[in-house]
Amino acid sequence: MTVDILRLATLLDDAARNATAVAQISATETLTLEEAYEVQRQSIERRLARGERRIGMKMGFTSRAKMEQMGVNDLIWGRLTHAMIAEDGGTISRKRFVHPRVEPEVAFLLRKPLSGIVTAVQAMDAVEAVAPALEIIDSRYQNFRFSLTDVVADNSSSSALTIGPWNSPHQPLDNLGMTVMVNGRAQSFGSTAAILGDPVRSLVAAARLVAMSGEVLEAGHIVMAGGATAAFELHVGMHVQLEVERLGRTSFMVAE
Ligand code: OOG
Ligand code: MG
Repeated sequence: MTVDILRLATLLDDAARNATAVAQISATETLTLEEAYEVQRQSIERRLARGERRIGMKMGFTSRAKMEQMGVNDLIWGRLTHAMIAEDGGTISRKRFVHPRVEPEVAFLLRKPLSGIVTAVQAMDAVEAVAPALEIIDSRYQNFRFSLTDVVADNSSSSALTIGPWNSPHQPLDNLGMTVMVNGRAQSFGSTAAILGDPVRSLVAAARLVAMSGEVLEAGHIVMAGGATAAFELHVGMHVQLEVERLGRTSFMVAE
C-alpha cells in the first residue's frame, strides 16, 4: 500500500489548526523517514498557502535530556513560520494548543545563506546574532507520544516560540548557564553545553539536514538550536521566563 502523503499532511495541519489530537500515524501506517519529511513539507505548504511566511527551522533532540524524555535518539528538524512567533513578554492563549510544553533554547539569526556540509567556523560566520529563546512544543498526537517518523511528519512538534534580545555571536556560546523560572520560582537549570556540547554544532547539523531535503537556510532565517533540558507542561496562569547567561531573558504568560 502506498502512503497518501497529502492526506496525512492535511490530517496533521488540521489537528494543529484545531488543537485536537490525532492517533499516531505509525499505529496504522509505516512511513520512511523521507516520506515523513514530505508529509511535514506538505503540511507547511498548507500554512504558506494561508499566508504564513517561512522564517527558518528548528532542531530537535540535540540534547540527551530531550532524547531521554521522548525516547527518540535521532536529530530531527522542523519548519518555522512567522505565525509561530509570539511576542516576547506577551501573553499566549492556552486554547491554541493540545497539550503544550515549553523548553529553553537559543536561537541563531543568519546573515548569509547556509546549507550542506559546513565547519563550525563557517556556520558561525553566517550568524548575525544569537538570542535566548523559549520553544513551546505541542505534539498533535494523543498523549504526546510518537515514533521518529510520527514526530517528523508533525513538524517536530513545532508550535510557538519567543525570542529575547539579539546579541553579538562573537563570544563563547558553549557553556552559558540557563535558568527557567515559573511564576518567579526556579523551575530548572541547564547549560548551552547540553545542546550537542555547543549550540553551534546544532547549526552545523541544521545546514546538513536542510541540504538533504534540497533546501537552504536563508539570510534572515532563524534556527532554534533545540531544548537544553527536558520540556515541562504549560498551564493557564503560568509566567515562564528563561535567562541565559550573558544573552538575556525571554518570557511569556499563559492565559485562558
Ligand atoms: C519533539 C521536538 C523536540 C527539541 O528541542 O529537542 C525539540 C518533541 O519533543 O515533541 O523541539
Ligand atoms: Mg525544541
